[in-house]
Amino acid sequence: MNSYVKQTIDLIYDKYRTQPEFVQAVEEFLLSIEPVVAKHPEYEKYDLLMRLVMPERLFKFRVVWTDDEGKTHTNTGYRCQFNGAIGPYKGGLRFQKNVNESIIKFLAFEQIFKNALTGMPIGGGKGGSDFDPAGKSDAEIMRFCQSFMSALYRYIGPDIDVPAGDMGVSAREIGYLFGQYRRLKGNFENGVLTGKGLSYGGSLIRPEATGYGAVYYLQEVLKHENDTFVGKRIGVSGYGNVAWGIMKKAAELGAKVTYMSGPDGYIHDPDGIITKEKLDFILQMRRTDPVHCKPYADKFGCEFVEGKKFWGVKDVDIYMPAAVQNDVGFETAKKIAESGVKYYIEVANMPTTNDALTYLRSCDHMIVAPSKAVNAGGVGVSALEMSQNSERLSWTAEEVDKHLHRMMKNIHDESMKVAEEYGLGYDLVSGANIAGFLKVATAMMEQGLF
Ligand code: 2IT
Repeated sequence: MNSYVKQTIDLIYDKYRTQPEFVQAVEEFLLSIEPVVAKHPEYEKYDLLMRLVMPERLFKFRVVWTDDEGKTHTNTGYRCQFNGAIGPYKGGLRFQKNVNESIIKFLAFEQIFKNALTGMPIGGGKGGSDFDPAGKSDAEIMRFCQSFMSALYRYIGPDIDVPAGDMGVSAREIGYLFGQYRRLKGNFENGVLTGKGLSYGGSLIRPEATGYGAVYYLQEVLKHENDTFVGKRIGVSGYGNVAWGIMKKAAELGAKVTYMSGPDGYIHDPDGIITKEKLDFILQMRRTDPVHCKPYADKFGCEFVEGKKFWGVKDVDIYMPAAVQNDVGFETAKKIAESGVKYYIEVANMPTTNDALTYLRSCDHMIVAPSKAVNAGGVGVSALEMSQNSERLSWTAEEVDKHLHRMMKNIHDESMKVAEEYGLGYDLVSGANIAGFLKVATAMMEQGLF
């Protein structure tokens, strides 16, 4: 291994012992870009890798809010402005009980290269809170968002840092966050947030963009393999916003999602989640109860397996983990490989542990695509929302979709091309890491030391 890469990994292990998710993301990335570092001795002279793995800054703040009974609660808020070399920091906010500094940093780190891959001028950031949205009333959500934004507003802006949604943050939360930002700043800078409602500058297709983009990317993978969507059965973990977009777009293109899962277990629908009635039902089910997918089985008379995941089933052609980080560990990866499935397309951020990912990539019969490329359509359309806001106009759904489609094809093709240049063959994981890295590294080298 290149000594500078090894030395940086050792340093990370030592310095960030208490941040396992962050160390995991960094190690996976550095091992991928090793052939590039080996070719560029100047990186070591200018300590590029250490500068790359240390955030430019990270805010950690208190968020105090009052529940409907009048009781006060205190949560921790975060915003990590990781790398701004190619544009304003950009990335979502995650509201989830388990959020901590390690999770925010891993997400922000992945975001840097994902954002670079979109070809749009956006740097990498991420934020959130350990606030648990489950069971909160609308008024409680509003008060929490207002308090969160009161702490954050002075550090963000359309040319500084542009947050968006992630788990636990969708258009409703973005609305409350924007309202508070506008109230505090006394101006209408709607480019400060993306994923907004259409009534105040949101973009058409943004809610669907991550799922649609994942399917467009997959389409390029299938093309490369002289394969098509026709009749393909897809297993998607999760049934949130992203999984829903996958179901809808896959159905449009002739494939079908036959497995989905939630925190309560998994659903097997051999006919596929393809009709409008089924897709609409999922939307409604999620709104009324975001932690159970069983009602789908009750409604449409299909199999529900409680408390289990479907990994390892043989009657799918494509696996798409689209739920949480580290969903697929080593034992699960073995089951997936043994099922004989060819395509493993990551969708959620870092859904695979490093040992599992290494194992899947080593299986000759499999093609593995990395989340930071596959899910980049979400933030890609966020960047298009920023463009529309700065132009003070809005594009049609067709225009946004056309840009998204082209973006996803470019990400696939560029990853493929750069991997080939480095003699790695059709290696979409290394290709995405290297392509993203080269854009950011070039900008950092050109901007001098800081
Ligand atoms: O993980 C992600 O890329 C997102 N949550 C979307 C971020 C964004 O700025 O749209």
